Amino acid sequence: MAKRNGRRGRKGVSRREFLSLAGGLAVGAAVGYTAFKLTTPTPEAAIPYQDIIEKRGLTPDDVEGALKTYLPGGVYDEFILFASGGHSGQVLVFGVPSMKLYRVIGVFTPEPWQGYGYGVKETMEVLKNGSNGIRYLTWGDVHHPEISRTNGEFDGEWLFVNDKANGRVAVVSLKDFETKQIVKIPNTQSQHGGAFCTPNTEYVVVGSQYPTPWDPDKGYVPGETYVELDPNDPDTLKDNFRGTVTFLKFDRNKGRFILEESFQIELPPYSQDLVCVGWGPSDGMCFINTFNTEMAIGGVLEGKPPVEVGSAEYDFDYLHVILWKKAEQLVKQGKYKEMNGIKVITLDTAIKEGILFHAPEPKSPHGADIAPRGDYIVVAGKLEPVATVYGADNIKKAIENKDFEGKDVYGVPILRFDAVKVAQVELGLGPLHTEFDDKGYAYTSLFIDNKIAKWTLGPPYFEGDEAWKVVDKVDIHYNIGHLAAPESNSPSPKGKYVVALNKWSIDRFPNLGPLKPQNFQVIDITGEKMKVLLDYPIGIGEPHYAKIIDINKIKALEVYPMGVNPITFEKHPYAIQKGEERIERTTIDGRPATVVYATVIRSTFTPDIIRVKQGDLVRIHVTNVETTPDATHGFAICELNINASIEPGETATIEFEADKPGVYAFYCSEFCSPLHLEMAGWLIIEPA
Ligand code: K7E
Ligand code: CUA
Repeated sequence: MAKRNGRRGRKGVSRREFLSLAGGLAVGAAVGYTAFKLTTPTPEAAIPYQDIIEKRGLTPDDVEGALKTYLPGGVYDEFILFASGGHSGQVLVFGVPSMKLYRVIGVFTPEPWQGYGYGVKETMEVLKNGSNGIRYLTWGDVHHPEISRTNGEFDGEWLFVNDKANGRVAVVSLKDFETKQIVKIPNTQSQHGGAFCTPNTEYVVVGSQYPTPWDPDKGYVPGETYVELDPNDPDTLKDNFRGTVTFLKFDRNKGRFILEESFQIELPPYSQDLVCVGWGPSDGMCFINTFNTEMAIGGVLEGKPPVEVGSAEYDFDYLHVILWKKAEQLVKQGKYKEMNGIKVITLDTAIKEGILFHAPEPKSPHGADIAPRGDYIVVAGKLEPVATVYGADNIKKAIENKDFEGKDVYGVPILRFDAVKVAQVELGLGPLHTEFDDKGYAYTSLFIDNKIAKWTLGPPYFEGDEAWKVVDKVDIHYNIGHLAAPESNSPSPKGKYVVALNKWSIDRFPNLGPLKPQNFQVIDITGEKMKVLLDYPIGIGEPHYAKIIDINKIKALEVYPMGVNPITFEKHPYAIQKGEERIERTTIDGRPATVVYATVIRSTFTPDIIRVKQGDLVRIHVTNVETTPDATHGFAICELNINASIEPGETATIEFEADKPGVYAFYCSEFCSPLHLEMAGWLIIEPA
């Protein structure tokens, strides 16, 4: 177990007791339930373990799961898991193995506990600037979290997540676990294939999903681009739509994407799926699965087969192989077209300059994952019972030798399958995603079989007969999608656990209505047999994927530097110290306004009476002058849909229109002190 912090309760088990307990457990587990005995460790302790176990009807497996995942207060988890919140638009932060939920991070959806999007100007601007120009967006569909990297390794500084529904990406700082920026990706409608970082986070790579309506001169502009789509004429999809992959330049010091230094590559209008970016032998390459290379449009009412049928016609789809470092050079040479604020390498240029290739892959694949040494790319085709493994060196050689088996309809060269494929491993039904441990094993989720398959990678991980073999399978509860292993998809996976992200939880938990939670299961992978230790239902979103990082890499702040604006991490221009509080009547952009400079400290708002005039623009700059960790204060104004959460050291600006006269109480919404209820004041809006 990781480091210990804080005081243990007096009922805690001593190390000696714990060891004797675990010893009794191992014996019990080996000989089955009837002989299952836990020795009472010391006479003084006299804890009736056996009684508890029998009364609760626990099996040896249950007890093992409990002992391996239970985490007393003050003891820290070994790993932190960032799970996407799916269409909740948020990110969920758990400990592993305990599965304690530590944070919910508001990202694409306003989140009042954090004062995210409820009257706090700084956070509302993050949401507004990250909208798409035609709507103020208040939700996103988060699928794939990614952690910033140094030399390919997760460094614990920044978190990136995609929004599938609106083609966006967000930046979260792991200094305070709050969202700093949302970017709408130009020329892209939906976006599933990311986020994934290049080895030193030079770029965050994201790929479109469903084909985007496309004007060859103007790209795609939401609310503007109109093209023909006709199920009777398949060419309308082929000609009028495109996919994209975008390399978003990331400024690590500022924590911001820079669109002007980013670039994009136009892709065929297949449905692009997951992106991964290589290191080691695959450095400079990026891989993207596709499905529906048939370019089926659907048209059920028009008598056409639905997309799910039309897109299953071919036996193979294409894994895009993109030479991104070469693409970066093309941009430097000016071989791009500027469209909607981003440099676009057109499909024709990509083909002509040799930065885009296809490798055939079994139809309708889902995951594309890179083995720890960067040498193998594993693709699972959910309709085929195999994982297909490509060799990075094989791909490079095939590109060099122009070892092609043809071209797609756009002229993109197709690498010869047998030249780039190094293995196909038969795993079971519905393989989706693959993760890796530190010992050369791969773990693939089997959606239809409801299992995880553990298998060996080939040389140099395993040699000869031992290579490419399934060695174990474990039953998971139901319909596993992604799975996550600590620091998998990086050069140094940490092993120990795999977390299964199960889609359905039917029958597993009490019936609390038709909308069932998804279910996480923590699986111990340290032994020869994988073992399910713990179930954890997720009642606040649908996690699609998760990234797990060593907790020691997280270096979060305890309190903010005094007077900081957390969005920029710079000194807030309107931060004040105690004693400087004041109310100023002024004009902003030529209109009447009231500006308040306020402080909060247990248990006082200063000022506590704020008088403004109807019609004013009101800005209240609040500084939490506390330096004590956890001394957060809220600033909620009744009836006005306003709630701020102001952490120690933070300065935030509450902004609203004083459009209706009235007298409104404001109060601290965070229980902060014995006189928390008394921490209140009045907002008086005098009638005009
Ligand atoms: Cu649900 Cu990666 Cu979007 Cu797979 S994703 S299961
Ligand atoms: Cu401050 Cu409650």
